[in-house]
Order: sequence, then structure tokens, then C-alpha cells
Amino acid sequence: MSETAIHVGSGKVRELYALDHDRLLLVASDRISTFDVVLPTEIPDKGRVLTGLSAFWFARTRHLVPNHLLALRDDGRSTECRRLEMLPIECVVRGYLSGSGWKDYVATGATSGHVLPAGLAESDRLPTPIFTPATKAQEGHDENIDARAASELVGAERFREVERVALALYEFAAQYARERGIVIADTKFEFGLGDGGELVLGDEALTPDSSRFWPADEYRAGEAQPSFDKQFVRDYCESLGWDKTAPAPELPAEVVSGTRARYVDAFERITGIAFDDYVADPTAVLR
Ligand code: Q0N
Repeated sequence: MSETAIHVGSGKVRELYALDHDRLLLVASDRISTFDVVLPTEIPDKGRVLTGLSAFWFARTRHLVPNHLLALRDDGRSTECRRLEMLPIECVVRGYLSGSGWKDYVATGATSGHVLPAGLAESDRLPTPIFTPATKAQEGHDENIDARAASELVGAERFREVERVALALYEFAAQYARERGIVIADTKFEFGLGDGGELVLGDEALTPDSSRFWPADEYRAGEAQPSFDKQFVRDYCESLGWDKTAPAPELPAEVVSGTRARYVDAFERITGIAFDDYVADPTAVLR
């Protein structure tokens, strides 16, 4: 007799199911997106790598904030989690100037209301990490918002709390990953509230899908950085002259295997656990 999981939501690469009144099941697929389009070709074990990495961080950041993780399923890609009341903002922390933060800076000298020093270059490390919240767009791109707009959405006191906690999580993880050869340039957290109104970290956290991971040994300020995980995929798609609108091209076997190897490498570098050991027993990341 197995329980019935009711499908309640889809992301580009993940599915969400309700297990009961209090619990959800978050399932990470092997789908991959680039330039905001999901590719027709899957990357074997990508969902397991992201699930294991996220659970590793949840287990190691409990001292900073409670999180929604209840258990990992034996498949290594499914996380049982506490059902939360999610906050209506994306909690982004940037340690480096890239993506929309860089675009905002070029246009205005600021991002999410943080006025930055003049003369910064693309991919520069920021003087100190900054909290740059964004709206949760139903479709299209999230929009960066300032502290006032975010405070209107979650309340001023809750805003100060998520800013403090998100910065603490980023600083902990960025230092940990940097010592293992990976720059976490920026990352997005999603928080919710538990039954007692307490702040709880949800979603997946500190994975290459929710963050920019850069190989530290190739880091050079002043230009766009190669993505740790998706660079082969992007380079291949660019080489075809694909116009970045759906449908995306199929990936050849060597791009698939090279990309899978990058995900597994990121997992093993950060966790210090052999990926095969995780597959044999997902609880290995929780100890
Ligand atoms: C929730 N999302 C956005 C999967 C990812 N613990 C939770 N409690 C209540 N709601 C959510 C969570 C979590 N995590 C998070 N939507 C609902 C990300 N989803 C989108 C759909 O695919």
C-alpha cells in the first residue's frame, strides 16, 4: 500500500506533489534549461545531484535558519518537505556583479536600490554581498525590487529578517564552496513561514540551478564567466546559431556526458561525498 501524491505544481525542471495536509514532495527531474528554454534532451542524474546538494546545504545551515526538509526518498531525487506559507518575493544575494545585477548597474549605477561604487567591471566581486530581492513573476522574468517595494510585500520586520538570514546563508555557503574551487557568484532563496509564523528556508538551495556557480580557477573579472554546469550546453547551442526560441535543439552524447560530469564534479567537490555513495544511500548527505 503506497500513499497517493497529488500533483500541485510544475516548474521548468521540477514537480511538486501534496503528500498530506502538512507535507509536500519536491521532485527534481533531469530536464535542463538554457536561455530560459527547456531542452528536449535530459542530463542523467541531474535531478539527483541537485536534490543531494540542496539537502547537504539544508543539513549544514540549520544553525542559521530552519528549513523545510523532512526526508530524502530512496530515489535520491525526491525531497519530502514541510508545507509552508511561501513569501511572495525571491530572495537573491549577489557577491559578484553578473546577470541582471550587472545590467542594472550599467544602466543606473545601482541594483535593487544598492548604489554601487563607480567603475565596477562585469563579474567583479562586490565590496560586500548585497540582498537584491525580486518579484515572483508568473511568467517572464522576475523583476528586481528595492527594500521599500519588498517591505510592502512581506512587511518591514520580515524584510529585515530575510535579508539578514539570506546574507548569512550566502556568506556561509560561498566561503565553503570557494575553499573547494567553486565561486557562488549569486543565489536565490525562497522562504516561507511555518505554523508558528517562524521563518523557514524552502525550495532548493545553493544548487547550480538556483545560483551561478563559476569554476574558481577560471575566474577573471571584466568579462562574462563560464557557467560551471551549463557552459558546454550553451557553447553547443551557440555553435548551431540557434535563435534561443523554442524548440531547443537536441544535445549530442558528448555534450550530455560532459555536462553530467560537471554536475557530478560540483556535487563531489562541495559535499566531499562520492556521487555513487549518494545514489546508494541518499541520507549520506545528511550526516
Ligand atoms: C512551494 N514553490 C515554488 C517545484 C518548485 N515547502 C513548501 N511549501 C509550500 N509551497 C512550496 C514549498 C516549497 N518548496 C514552492 N511553489 C510552492 C517552486 N516550485 C515550483 C513548482 O515546481
